[in-house]
Order: sequence, then structure tokens, then C-alpha cells
Amino acid sequence: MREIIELDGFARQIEYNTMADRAWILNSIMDCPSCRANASVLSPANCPSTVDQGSTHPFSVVPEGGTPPYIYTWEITCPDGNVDVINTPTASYTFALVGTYTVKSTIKDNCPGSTPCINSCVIISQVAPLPPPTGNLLLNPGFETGVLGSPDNWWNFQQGRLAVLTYPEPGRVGGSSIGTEYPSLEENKQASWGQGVPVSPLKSYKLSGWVKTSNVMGSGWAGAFLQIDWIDPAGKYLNSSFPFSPQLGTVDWMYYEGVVTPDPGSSQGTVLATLINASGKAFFDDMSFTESEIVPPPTCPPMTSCELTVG
Ligand SMILES: [Ca+2]
Repeated sequence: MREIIELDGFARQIEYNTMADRAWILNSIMDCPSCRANASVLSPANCPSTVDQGSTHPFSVVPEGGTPPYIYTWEITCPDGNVDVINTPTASYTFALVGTYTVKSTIKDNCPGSTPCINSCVIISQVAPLPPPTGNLLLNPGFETGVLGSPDNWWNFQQGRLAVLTYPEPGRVGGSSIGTEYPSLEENKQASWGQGVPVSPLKSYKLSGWVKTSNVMGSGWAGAFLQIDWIDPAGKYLNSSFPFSPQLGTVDWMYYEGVVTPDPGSSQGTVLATLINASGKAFFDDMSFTESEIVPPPTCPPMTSCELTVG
């Protein structure tokens, strides 16, 4: 059967076989009285509150009612203001930047004068956490447990009395970090957070961690860095490894990774997060000290000891 009905000022022809079909059709039309595509609201699956930077996320929306074919528009506004547009029912999008994205879905059906169906949501793209290193010999490497002024398993010391060693500070990806500040320059002085770990001189190790600096200034061997001191079984200091140059200035979280080999006779390594010979504030987070498969290149003593001998 065919029937003309009037809805919102529009004449609509419906066609049905049974009264049950008629009721279903009317119900469908009432769902979209302006002859619109009644898109599903963007669901949590479409709109997670956060994503990791660099990750790719799918979007899809299924319109209901209205008159096919539908025209789909995804407008994704990036943190830098650029707008990416995708015109397919499903979209796959990679969040290249850190910051706030706005995702807007517009569906227009094929009925002249119909109202587009618009939904939008906000997604925060954040720095992706690195997978936790396996075999980390450090305890509480991310400084996530402790009491005010004292992260579990870490101690601190300073030369001079000007340094301010603080815990907790804001972490790299939420949570906590440690901070070290010299409000004014105190030359030839250092302040460190440290933790001792057992080592074997027959092995090599990978030391890594994140450093952030705020207005750190100094000259010569000055700034914030990670180092390791080698200690013998009697507790005597043997030597230090400095795999990284100190970080100066105002620099957001920077990742450092290097391979170190204990001094012969070492039984312990003391991993240190140090601010030396500088003013300003440094932060350290997500430290790792693991056994390494990599054998570091031999360190060339000064002068000619490492010259190739041609026989
Ligand atoms: Ca942390």
C-alpha cells in the first residue's frame, strides 16, 4: 500500500505491506523528522579521551534514517590549527602532534533541505610512554613511590649548601620526577640523586633516562646529566663513566641512552642524576640501568696507544 503523510511541512510517500511495516516506517521517519541522516553520536570507541602521539585511530559512523546516499565529512582540527578532511564513512587517522585535536563528523543525506547531522569530540594526543625496559636493575626508576622529599630507593647528596633537591616534581608523562636546583651559580659544586646497583666487570650495561632543564646556565663541564660511579667490594670509589654531555638551557624532556662498562674490580655501580657547576633547575625521570648485549667501543687512551700497528 501507498500513503501520503505530512511531516514538518514535507509531504512524504510511504509504501508498506502490513500495518506492522507501516508502524516501523513511521517510527523510522519520526527518528529523523527533517529527513536527516541520524548519525550515531560519536562513541567512546570513536573518541577516546587520550591517544599516544604517533598512533593511528579508526573512526566510523553509521547513519540511520534519512535518504541515502549519504555524504560523509570528517574534519580533524590539529593542535597547530590545520584541518584535515576525510570524506569516507570510516576514517583512519594518525595523530602526529602532541596537543588537542577536535574531531567533527558531518553527515548529510540526499534529501534537499535536510539538516546535516553533526557530532564532535575532543581527543588529547600525548607523548607515548616508552615500553618499560626489561631487566631494569634500578628500583623505583620512575620515582612513582616515596614521601615528600624522599623518593623510595633513592638518596641525594650535594657539595656546598646551595642546592635544593626536591621530590616529587611533575613527571614526564604524568606521575612524579625528581628535581635539583641551584638558585645561583656555585662553581665546582655538584648535587646528585643516586642509587647503587650490583654489577659485574665482565658485563656491559645500558644506562638511560630523561632529563629536563629550566634555565640551566654554566660554563665548562656544566649542566644536568646522568653518570655512573664504579665502586669496589670494599666500598672504595674506582672511577666514573660519563656517557652523555651535560644539558644546558631550557629544554623539554630529552632522552639519553648509552652503554657503559664497569671498571675492573667493580662490584657496584652508583647511578647518578647530577646537576653540576651551574645555576637553574633540572628534572630527571624514567631512569633505566640494564645489562647490555652491546659491547661499547674501546675507549682510546690519550696519545697513540690505539694506533693501528701495520705488521
Ligand atoms: Ca615518573
